Amino acid sequence: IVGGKPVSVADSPWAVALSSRDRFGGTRGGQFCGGVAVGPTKVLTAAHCLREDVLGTDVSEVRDLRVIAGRDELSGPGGQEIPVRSAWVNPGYDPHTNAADLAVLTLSRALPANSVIPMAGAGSTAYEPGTAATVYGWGDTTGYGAYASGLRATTVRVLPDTECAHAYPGGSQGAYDASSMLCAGDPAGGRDACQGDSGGPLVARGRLVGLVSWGSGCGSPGSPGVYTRVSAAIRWMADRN
Ligand code: 4AZ
Repeated sequence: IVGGKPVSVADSPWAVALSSRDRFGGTRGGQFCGGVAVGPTKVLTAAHCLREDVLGTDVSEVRDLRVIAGRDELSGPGGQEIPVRSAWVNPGYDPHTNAADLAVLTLSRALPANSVIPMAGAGSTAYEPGTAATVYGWGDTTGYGAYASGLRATTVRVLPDTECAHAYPGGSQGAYDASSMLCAGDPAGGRDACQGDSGGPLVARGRLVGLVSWGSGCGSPGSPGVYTRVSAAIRWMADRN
């Protein structure tokens, strides 16, 4: 998170970190992506977090994955490390374009009570351009590899699809697809998600609207963040267990 400030998981208990086995016990708890709890045993993350080159292991090896919940400082104690029972990658996910960049993780035991966030449905006003939205994560705070030890958040705005369509017309930067992606950022630059925040939540009006997915750099004016639009897959998610 670039341009943010520390926040407590006590106030955002649905913000979780993903840890993989080759990093278990390592610095920062082995964190490599973010996630968000939408049910007592259900966590959403970015599908690209489960790619072999990101995960360091095959996605079928879900025993190598854990969700860290209720812990602010990743190198510290507290909270829980919960093994993942199953991982479902959205069938629409395209690793070349990052379309439908979404996966569901089911947990081997339930999260503490009241640590889930509701998702904003397709018609929700939370998706309207101009709406203030907050993004959470333990990722890079600078764009140059300075990873946060504690959870941070920053405030951006939902932007019109045309902004991302203009910034990301295709080619080397990838193409923005409004049906499965959501555009959000700071028009002036400076506030954004960054590397290591992927899969983490974008929250507007108290509801989950997006997951950190991709973008060009972090916080550069004219290069908004691209998020997975969660409304596009609500029904699919409900049936993954
Ligand atoms: C990444 O590399 C990444 N500024 C995530 C989000 C953004 C850029 C890069 C958005 O995981």
